Amino acid sequence: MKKKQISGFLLKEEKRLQENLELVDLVLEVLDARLPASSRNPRLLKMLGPKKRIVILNKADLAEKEITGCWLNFLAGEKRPVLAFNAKRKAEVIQMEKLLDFLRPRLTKYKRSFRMMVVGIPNVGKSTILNRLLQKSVARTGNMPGITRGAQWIKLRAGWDLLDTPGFLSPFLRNEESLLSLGVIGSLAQGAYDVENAAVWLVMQFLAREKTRRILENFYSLQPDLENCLEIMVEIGKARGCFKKGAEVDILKTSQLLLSDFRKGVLGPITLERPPV
Ligand SMILES: Nc1nc2c(ncn2[C@@H]2O[C@H](COP(=O)(O)OP(=O)(O)OP(=O)(O)O)[C@@H](O)[C@H]2O)c(=O)[nH]1
Ligand SMILES: [Mg+2]
Repeated sequence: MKKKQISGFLLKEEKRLQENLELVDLVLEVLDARLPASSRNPRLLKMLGPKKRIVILNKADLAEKEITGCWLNFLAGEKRPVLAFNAKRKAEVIQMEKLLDFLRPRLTKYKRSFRMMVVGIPNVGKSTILNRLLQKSVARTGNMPGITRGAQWIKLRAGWDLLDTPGFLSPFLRNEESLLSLGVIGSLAQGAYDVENAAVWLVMQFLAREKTRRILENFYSLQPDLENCLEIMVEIGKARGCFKKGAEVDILKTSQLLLSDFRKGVLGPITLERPPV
């Protein structure tokens, strides 16, 4: 998509969001617990303004508990309720329901339902949260961005309505690193980022900490203490049998495999961002 086309599309989306915002009592802002800062859309945040809002660090099962704790403390400074959530687990929904019930407006002049809206960038789990609250799969979900195409009202229970919205991203505000990190968590469409660069960026994040370095080495049976990212990619490719015709390692395939392993969480819980100190 050309820059002009994206801008026009985003403006339309923003306008729609603004209209919906006026209809709701509460916004559920969903972030990815592995990347809470970069998975936040600052433009969206600005639009939400003083609206009543809760912040959900979703996919908490894929993030490191201790760092999620640091994020919860940090975000609590915004004076909005914030909770870590795993939309794939049934048990956790009770806590969220209690919070929603607590935030429900009690003194409405006219009788109407409690209206909520779930917002966030693509693939953070907005529709999965809705399905979890509903206790059945009504909204389509999937491990790629752009699954939800249009906003959709769902009746959660008598007197509670929730609007599921499509992922909302403002690409022009991002620097290269944020862009790659969003590619890593699967929030960008294919072609919007360079897969090989995203994989190399991810390897660099693994190398930056002793704990994650060891995870990478053990998971892909690498020699210890390799430093060069490309060399590491080649070794991962060899370990996983990602070859082109002949014996040359296919770096693109290896990159896709590494990203897929990370997104599925098979390397264990790993957080890519810490809150500022
Ligand atoms: N491990 C884990 N996976 C999750 C969680 N929540 C959602 N997912 C998965 O993440 C993927 C994206 O979920 P969706 O609910 O479709 O995300 P979305 O934000 O609605 O995405 P768009 O509609 O594309 O904007 C799916 O494969 C879900 O199964 C979670 O808490 N933990
Ligand atoms: Mg969705």
